[in-house]
Amino acid sequence: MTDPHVPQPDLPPLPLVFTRDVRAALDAGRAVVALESTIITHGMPYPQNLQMARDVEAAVRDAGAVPATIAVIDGQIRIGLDDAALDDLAGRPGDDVMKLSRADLAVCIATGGTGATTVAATMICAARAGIRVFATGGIGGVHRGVEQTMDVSADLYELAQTAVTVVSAGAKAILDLPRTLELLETLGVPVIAVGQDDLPAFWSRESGLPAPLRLDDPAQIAAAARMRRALGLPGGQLVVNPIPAEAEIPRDQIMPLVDQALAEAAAQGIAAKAVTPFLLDRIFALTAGRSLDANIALVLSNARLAARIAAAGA
Ligand code: PSU
Ligand code: MN
Repeated sequence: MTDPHVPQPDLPPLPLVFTRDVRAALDAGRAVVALESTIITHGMPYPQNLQMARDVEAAVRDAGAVPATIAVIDGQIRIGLDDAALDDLAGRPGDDVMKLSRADLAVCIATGGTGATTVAATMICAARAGIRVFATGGIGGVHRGVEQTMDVSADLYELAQTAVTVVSAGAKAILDLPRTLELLETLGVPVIAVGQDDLPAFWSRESGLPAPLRLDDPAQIAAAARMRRALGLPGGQLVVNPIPAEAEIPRDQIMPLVDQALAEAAAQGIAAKAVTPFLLDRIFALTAGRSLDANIALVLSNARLAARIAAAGA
């Protein structure tokens, strides 16, 4: 397979750098699953983040696909990270590595910078690399208090315009879930629950809101992605896969802690890109680490499902 990005004579070539196994898998038309790097640098503490990154790659391999963790390193878009690169990224404190979304990606690359890719930026890089399936933990969404802050994650708008199937465990209860669903509908993004009718809410299997769509078979999810392309519709699909039951933190337990973390964020004036990492870190402390165990379990589960969707030819 050739790179879908067509070089243009008056523009710089895209500095896409593939690991050998990812390049070989793409060339042979084998299943590849993209993985993000912001969850490593800004979503989890060291060293659990490094172990998680390795375990997720292994889960993708065990399920029969090739993992491609994506990040920008010294101005190169790395599609697949070797051990040294993963070690280096995981070991750096969040502040030292940019958190890259659609808005910052080109600046970081053009200036030779290093940054971890969010869901939005990972989708862009995956699409340019010819990868159509991506596994993550939770996506960004409409934040509570959006009336005051206008804080809506770029992840939602990316899903509307970049043709990648994103496998998540839903959106975190730190967000305004009804408004997140409304905006996804407006933007034309299919939100597809797997194995249940209820929208999963990241740490909890249920949100109390019905998911707009449900498909239980990975082959159906892959077929829907192909039909979107056949229809000429831009944009991707959001698959919402409930956290495994044994790892779940039920809603009545997590919600008071979420409310407390949100109150602390407001009191400390946390804003913009810092909001999501701050809340994750506080909830980690307030649950004595249980939120991290849940987060790792759901990412592993999403990686396995993503591998099956990729193998079915999304
Ligand atoms: N959800 C998680 N862990 C994370 C993130 C989301 O469970 O680390 C990251 C993802 O990279 C997502 C980003 O794209 O947070 C959203 O950030 P923001 O809300 O600033 O758009
Ligand atoms: Mn935001």
